Amino acid sequence: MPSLILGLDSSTQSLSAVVIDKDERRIVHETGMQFSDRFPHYNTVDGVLRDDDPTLVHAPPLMWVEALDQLLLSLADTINLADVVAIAGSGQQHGSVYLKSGMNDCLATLDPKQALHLQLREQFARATAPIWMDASTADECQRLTDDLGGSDVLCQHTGSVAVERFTGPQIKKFAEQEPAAYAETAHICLVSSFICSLLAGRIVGIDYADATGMNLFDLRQRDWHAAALDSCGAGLADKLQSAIDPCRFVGAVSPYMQQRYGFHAGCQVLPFSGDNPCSLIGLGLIDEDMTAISLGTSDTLFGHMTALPAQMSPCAHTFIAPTNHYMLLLCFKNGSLAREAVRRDCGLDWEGFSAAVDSTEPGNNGGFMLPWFETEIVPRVMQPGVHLHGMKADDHNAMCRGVVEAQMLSMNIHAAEAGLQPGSIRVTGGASQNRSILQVMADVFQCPVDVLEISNGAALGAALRALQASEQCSWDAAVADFTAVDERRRVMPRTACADVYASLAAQYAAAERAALSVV
Ligand code: XUL
Repeated sequence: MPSLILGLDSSTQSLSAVVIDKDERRIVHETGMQFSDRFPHYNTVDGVLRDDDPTLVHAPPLMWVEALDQLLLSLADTINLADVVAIAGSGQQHGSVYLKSGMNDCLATLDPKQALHLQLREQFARATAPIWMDASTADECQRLTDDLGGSDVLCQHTGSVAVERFTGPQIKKFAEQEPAAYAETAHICLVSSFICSLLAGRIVGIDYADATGMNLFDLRQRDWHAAALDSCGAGLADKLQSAIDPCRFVGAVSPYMQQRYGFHAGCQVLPFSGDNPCSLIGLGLIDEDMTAISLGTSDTLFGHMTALPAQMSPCAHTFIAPTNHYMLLLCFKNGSLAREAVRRDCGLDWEGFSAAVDSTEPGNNGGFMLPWFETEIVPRVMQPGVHLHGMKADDHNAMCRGVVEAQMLSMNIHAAEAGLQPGSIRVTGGASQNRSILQVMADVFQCPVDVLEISNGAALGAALRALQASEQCSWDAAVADFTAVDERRRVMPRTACADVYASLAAQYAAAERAALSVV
């Protein structure tokens, strides 16, 4: 019996695939390709196109199409794609693709002997797609906020205050600055729904989860927010078409997919979703109090919630989760960049950094810092600056503990503000290998911390979503065998630290408020 499931992830830098066997409950194949290495003719660096204006960051959607063709051809060499019963995928969030009215006809009449990108190249109303790294829409964010009656109204309806990288402000900018190209645009997709459309052979809607990263979707109504659509572009409801349930298949793979790559006619396609919503599943976060922290270039904290908080926090993004419940995401820009800066300034390697953290007492003798080595997203800090309180920059041991404590305190304070009180934390990303950092995390949050060794969390999460939809099983049954943690490696909180960090958190929050009122 065919039992394979394919999960794809079209991320900023690469396209990857995870193939799982649903009967054996294991990963059978993983592969990927870097856009810039494999497709240099699109002139991207790390998958993106930059401009002299540093706020402008786009990517060529045709490159994603060519990558899909190449990846599926190479997968067909390794596994029997006729054994794939379901496909789902993930895409970098917020990026948008603008298509002409001929796209659906073109998808329906593709020639399987020819590569996908060669047949679709005339269908783009905009050659490049603004992506999540683009920050050029401050003005549009302000005007969208004003049109909706203030940032609180926008946040309570759509789950986020207006954010430069979110799709609504990006569409608004395009509609206003390039009206002719906007008029020629019949369909607007996100990266996720665009790749899904290629597989389904027709333009499919945006799923509820990724729709909540646009500043356009009403979380409670589960429908587009009419006033936000009106503010961002004429006729937008038609261009976006209805948003769709992330748990329901859109249909079978297209005839082109069957003939060119060998998929079976019965292979079902699930709506693709954003990379963070898919990672939520790939990390096994399906219960109320489960939280994950990804310690990467920036640190991201996200958690699953079965109900919406009464008040949406302005510093968090509230998304619909692929489980059709909710998820909270907080993004801290000063992640490993800040840890790295302190390590370098202290002239230490990572072993030395850990030894310095371990040689100091929890609470750093009352000293702490506000770790804004760069501008910060949470809290919003536009003027970088490291503020030291009761500690000195030449005390290397205190600085090493200080930067880690500051990051954990800030995450804990802002997660709590957003209604998230972790009962346990799953941690991934480069710095999750550092036990000293994990001990501070456990002590500050006062909960156990588990390391999850998963390299393709978003693609795996997509595959697990398709597994759940095809078996109609519980989420627990879908993820359990793929996301188990090794309890022997669990880092436990030291209860003796609870009071120290409760008092330090109060001081930290007060210092942060004071600093934000002057910067
Ligand atoms: C989340 C965000 C990024 C992108 C790229 O809001 O902008 O995490 O999803 O991965």
